[in-house]
Amino acid sequence: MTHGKTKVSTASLKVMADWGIETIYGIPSGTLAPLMEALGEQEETNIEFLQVKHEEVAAMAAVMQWKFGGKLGVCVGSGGPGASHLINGLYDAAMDNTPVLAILGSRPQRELNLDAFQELNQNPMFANIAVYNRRVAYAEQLPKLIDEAIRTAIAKRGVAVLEVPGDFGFKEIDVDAFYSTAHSFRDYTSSPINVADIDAAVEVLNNSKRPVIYAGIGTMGHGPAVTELSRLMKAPVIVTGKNYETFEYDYEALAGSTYRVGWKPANETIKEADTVLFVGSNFPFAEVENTFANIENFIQIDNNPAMLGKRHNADVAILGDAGEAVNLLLEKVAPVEESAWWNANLKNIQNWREYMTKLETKESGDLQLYQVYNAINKYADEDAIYSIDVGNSTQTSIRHLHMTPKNMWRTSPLFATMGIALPGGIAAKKVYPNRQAWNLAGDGAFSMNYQDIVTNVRYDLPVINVVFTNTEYGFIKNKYEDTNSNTFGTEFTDVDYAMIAKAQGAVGFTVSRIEDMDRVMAEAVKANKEGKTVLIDAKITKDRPIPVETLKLDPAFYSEEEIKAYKEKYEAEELIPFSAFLLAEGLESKVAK
Ligand SMILES: Cc1ncc(C[n+]2csc(CCOP(=O)(O)OP(=O)(O)O)c2C)c(N)n1
Ligand SMILES: [Mg+2]
Repeated sequence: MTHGKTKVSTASLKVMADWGIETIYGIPSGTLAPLMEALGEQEETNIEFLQVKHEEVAAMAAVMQWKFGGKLGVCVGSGGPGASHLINGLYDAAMDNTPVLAILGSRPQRELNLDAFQELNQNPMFANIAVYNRRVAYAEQLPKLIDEAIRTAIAKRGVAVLEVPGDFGFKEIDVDAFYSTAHSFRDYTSSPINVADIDAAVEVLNNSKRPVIYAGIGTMGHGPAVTELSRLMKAPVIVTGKNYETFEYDYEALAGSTYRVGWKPANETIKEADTVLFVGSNFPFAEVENTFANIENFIQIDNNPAMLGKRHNADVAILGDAGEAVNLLLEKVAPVEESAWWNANLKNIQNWREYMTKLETKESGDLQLYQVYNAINKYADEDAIYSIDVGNSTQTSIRHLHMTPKNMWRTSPLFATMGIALPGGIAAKKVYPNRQAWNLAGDGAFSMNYQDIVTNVRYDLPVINVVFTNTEYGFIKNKYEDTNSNTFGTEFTDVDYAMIAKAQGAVGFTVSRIEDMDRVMAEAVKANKEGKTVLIDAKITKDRPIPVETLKLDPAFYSEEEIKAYKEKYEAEELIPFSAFLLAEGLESKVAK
C-alpha cells in the first residue's frame, strides 16, 4: 500500500540516515543538483552537507572520519573534475582498508555517451581500487544502490563509488518502494582459534632465546595483553607506524618501529632477534628491506587468511583475533625469569629515550622540531587526537609524541599521500566535538590543502594546526642526501602561514626561538579551548632527524671519523650501538662481529 510519493534523492538520503550517516562532504555542481536540493530541504533526514574548498579534502575527511572511529564517510564530486579530485582520498581508503562512499555526479540520462561537456567514463578511474563501482541505470534504483554501496563498503572495508546521472534524483517513487539493510547488517567475526596452532607457537616461543613481538594494527585495543606477554616472555615490542597509540609511550620495552619512519632500537633488535611473533600486521617494507633476514622462527597471527605468510614465510600460522590469540599464549607460554637479551634491549631503549629527551628539552636557540613536540606533549589533553601528515611529521610524531591508548593518531600510512592531516582534523572534530584535535603537518603538506582552514572556522571545528616550516620537502631532501649527488627540487619559499590562517578567520601564531615555544603553545591551546581554530607556524631549523635505518655508530662497520661525523650531525654523542649492550650482557651480536 502506498502513502504518497517522495523524490528519489530524498529516499536515498533516508537510506543513508538509516545507516547512521550524518555528514556528506563536498562541493555542489550542476550534476549534483537533485542531491543538493534534497539536502537543502532537510525535512526528513538531518544529514549535514559540509562544504569544503577542494574535493580532495572532502574525500580525505570522509575517509579519516571512519579511521577516527566515526560513521561511514560520504563524499560527493561533480561529474568530471569534481570526481577526479576525490582520487587521493579514495586511494588512501583503499590501501588502508577503510570504508567510504563516493557519489559522483554525471550528465542526465539522455545526454550520456554523447561526449558532452565534462562527460567522461568515470568508473574506470576507480576500477583499480573500488570494492563497489557502478553507474545507476534508472532512477528508481538509486536508493537500493545507495544501500548496496554502503553495505559493500562496510562489509569489504573499501571504497564504494556510485555515479548518478544528473536527473535521476528529481524523479519520484512511492514512499514505501525502498528500504535500507542497516538493521540486518552483521559484521564478520573472527574464526575460532585452532589450539594446535597456539601450542605450536608456544613450543617455538619457549625455545627461543631472543624473541620480539611485532605488534601491528591488529593489536589495537589489546595493548595491556601484549605488554603482559612481552614481560612474561622477556620480548621487546616493535610496533608498526600506525599502531603507536596501542602502547604506553613509557613502556620500558617499547622498541618503536623499524625502517625509516622508526626508532633506533627496533631497527637494531630485529637484526639480532631469533624469533618474531608477528601480530596483525601488513608491514609493507618487510620484503623490500629484508626486515626479517636474520630471523629463525616466524610466528604469525592474523584474522585474515590472505595475510598469513604474505610478508615472510610463517613457521607457525594462527588464524584468528589477535587479542584472543595473545590471551591464549599468555596462558601457556612459560615465564622467563632472567634474560640477558631483555636487559640489553631495555638498556638500548633507555639510551635512545635519553637522546630523544635531550633534543626535546633544549631551553634556548633556534627552534628545532623536537622542542615543538615537547610543547605539544606538555599542553595536549591526555585524550588528544592527532591527525598527522606525510613527511618528516610522520617520522617525528612517532618518535616524539608521548602517546597512550587514550590518544588516537591517524595518517595515510600505506598510500602515504600528503595533504591528509588537515582533512583529518576536520573529521576528528566531527567525530569527537569535545576532544582536543591536532593537525601536525610539514609546510609542503600543509600547502596542499590549507585553503580549508576556513572550513574549520565556518563549521566551528576548532583544531590546533601546527605547521613545521623548514621551507623544504625535508623528508625527500633527506632521502636525496643518501641517494643523489644533490638535493635539487626540494627547497621552496617561506610563507607566512599564520597570516594565511588569519585571512581565513583563524588565530595565527609564529614562533622561531626555543625560548618562545612554551608561551606560544600555551596561548594557542588557550585560544583553542575558547573555541578557536588556531595555527602555529613553527619556523624550524633544517636539521635532519636522525636516520635510524642507516645507523653509523658501530665501529665494526664504520671508521672513527664516520661515527664522529654522524654523531655530530645528529647531536647524538650519547648514542651507543645495540651490539655494545649485547656484548655487555655476555651476548654475541649477529651482525657486528
Ligand atoms: C601527494 C604527495 N606528493 C608527493 C609525495 C612525496 N613526498 C613524501 S614526503 C614529502 C615531503 C614532505 O614535505 P613537508 O610537508 O614540507 O614536510 P617535511 O618533510 O619537510 O617536514 C614528499 C614530497 C607524497 N607522499 N604525496
Ligand atoms: Mg617541509
